[in-house]
Amino acid sequence: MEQQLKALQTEALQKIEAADNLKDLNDIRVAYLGKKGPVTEILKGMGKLSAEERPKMGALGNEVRGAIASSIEAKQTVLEQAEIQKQLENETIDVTLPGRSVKTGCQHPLTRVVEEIEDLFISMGYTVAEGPEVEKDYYNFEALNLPKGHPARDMQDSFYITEDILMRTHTSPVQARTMEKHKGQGPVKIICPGKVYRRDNDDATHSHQFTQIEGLVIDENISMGDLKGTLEVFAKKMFGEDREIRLRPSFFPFTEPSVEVDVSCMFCGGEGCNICKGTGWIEILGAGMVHPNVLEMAGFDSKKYTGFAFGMGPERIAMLKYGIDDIRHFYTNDVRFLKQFSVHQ
Ligand code: 2NL
Repeated sequence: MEQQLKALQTEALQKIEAADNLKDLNDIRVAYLGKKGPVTEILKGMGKLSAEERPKMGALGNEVRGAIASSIEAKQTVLEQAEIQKQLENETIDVTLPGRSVKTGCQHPLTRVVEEIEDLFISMGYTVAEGPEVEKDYYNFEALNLPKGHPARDMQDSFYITEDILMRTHTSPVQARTMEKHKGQGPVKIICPGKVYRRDNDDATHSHQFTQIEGLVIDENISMGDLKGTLEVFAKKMFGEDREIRLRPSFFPFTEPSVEVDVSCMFCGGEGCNICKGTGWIEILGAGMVHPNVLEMAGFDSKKYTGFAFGMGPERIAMLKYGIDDIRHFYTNDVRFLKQFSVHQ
C-alpha cells in the first residue's frame, strides 16, 4: 500500500510538472484530489492492515494528498504568471502609431443662420416663441387680417388638412397666439423661427417647405424709427458693418404701412453687379407697423399700443451670406454641401 501511494504521488507530480495550461492543471486536481479520488480508493484497503500500520498509512495518505495539492498550487502560480506575461506581450500598445481621427458631424447651415439670428435678437431683449406647424385657419389667416375670401389667401396656396386646419404658411400664427396670451397687456417682444409650408413647385428659389423668422414688438409709442433701427442692427450683424439698409413701400395685409427692406449689396458694396442686377441693393425682408385690426383682434387697444413686425426667410439670408445658388441644397442633404459649413475641419 505504501508503494501504491508513493507511485501515485510520483505519477501525479509528473503530470503536474507536464501540465502547460490552467485547464489541464485543474483536470489533474479533480482527478487526484476529488472525494472519490485514487488516494481514498487505495486507503479503502486499510481494513486488511495491522492496527499498528493503519495510522501510518492514514498519515501517508494525507501526506501524499498534501504533496499533490501543494505541487498543484505552485504550478498554478507559475502558469498564471505565464498567462499574464503572454497577455502583456500580446497587448503591447505602440504609442507612436498615429491616432485614428474621429469623424464629427457639423451643424446644418440653416440651423447655424437661424441660431445666429436668434442670438442677435435675444441680445436685444427678445424672447424666442414657438408654436404648432399644423395650425387653425383662424390663427394662420383670420387673426392676421386675412378674412375668408381675401385675395391674399390665394397668393399663398396652402396645404389644407381639413376645412379649417392647415400646415401654417408663415410663423405669424405663433405671434397671434402670443399676443392673445398677453390679454391686451404690453410689451410684447418676440421672434418666431420655424418651418412653414406652401403649395409650390420646388425649384432653385422655391421650396414647398422652408423656414421663416418673424419678429414682433408691441408697446406704447413704438414707431417706424424703432423698426428701421432694429433692422439696421440686424443687417450689419449678418452682412457686415459697412452695410446700409433702405425701406421701400410695399403691402402686407397684416401691416400698415408695409415696407420691403433692402440691404446694400454685400457682393459689390453697392456699386452694382450681376447679383444685385446693377441696382446696388438686395431685398432681404418684409416688415411694417402692425395693422390696427390685428392688434384689436388679439385684444390690444390700438389707440394705446402700436407695434412693428417683420418676416424673413433664413434660406434666403443664408444663400446671400454664403453664396448658395439653389434652395434645394438645404434639403437634399448632400454631405459635400453640408460639410463646407463645418466649424471644425
Ligand atoms: C416677408 C414678410 C412679414 C409680418 C411678416 C406680422 C405678424 C404679425 C403682425 C404683423 Cl402677428 N405682421 N408679420 C409683417 C410683415 C412682413 O413677412 O416677406 N416674409 C418673408
